[in-house]
Amino acid sequence: EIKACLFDLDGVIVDTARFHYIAWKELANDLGFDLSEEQNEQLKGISRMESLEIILSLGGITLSEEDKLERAAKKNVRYLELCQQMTPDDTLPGVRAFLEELEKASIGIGLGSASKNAKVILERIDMLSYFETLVDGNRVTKGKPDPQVFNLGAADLQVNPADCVVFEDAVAGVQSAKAAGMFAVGIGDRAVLTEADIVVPGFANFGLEDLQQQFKQ
Ligand code: B16
Ligand code: MG
Repeated sequence: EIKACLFDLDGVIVDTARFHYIAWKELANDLGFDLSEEQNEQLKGISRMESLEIILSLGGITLSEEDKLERAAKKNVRYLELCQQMTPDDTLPGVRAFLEELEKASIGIGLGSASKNAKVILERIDMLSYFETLVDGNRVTKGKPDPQVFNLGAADLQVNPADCVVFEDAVAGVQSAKAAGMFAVGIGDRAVLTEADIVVPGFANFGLEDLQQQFKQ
């Protein structure tokens, strides 16, 4: 029985990946190389500092710890500046209606994101009030694909992992959900999210009834 739904943020609730990409690309350009959109795909669901490590290895560059922290901080300032453009209309199609269905059915709602900016972003798009708990990059010590982020969410909502559904757009996030023993709904492409229990393109044509029908443990 579904007792709680745990949502990833970037790529599930709102499309912030394009802003992460612009800010990471500028960081790479400052260091003298370029970052392709395809390379940016590898960074989905991955923490800020781990993303930086991946980008530096793509560029074949080594930096001091101090320089890394400085550049990551600068990237975040730029990212937040870009996020200022967002309004509640940027919430991905169907998400709000889906969360309202969950509320009516008394199903718990939690966030499971790698982002340290999760709260600011949810406030910006006026979605914070739906969430009973936020597990974000400020709380987790082991990033996705480790199950910690979703385990903490289930514990906060006092539900068993087997009664939880996770919505994720990243391969690492789906792996994290499966490692936590939860039902994983991939948001995106079946060919990419191979480990998800089901994959849907988004919430536009997907409601609670559809989920209940497909839910198995
Ligand atoms: P921040 P999610 C992840 O969020 C993003 O997908 C990933 O690209 C980003 O690097 C990470 O958050 C950390 O974000 O720099 O804001 O702390 O998909 O897990 O909601
Ligand atoms: Mg994501």
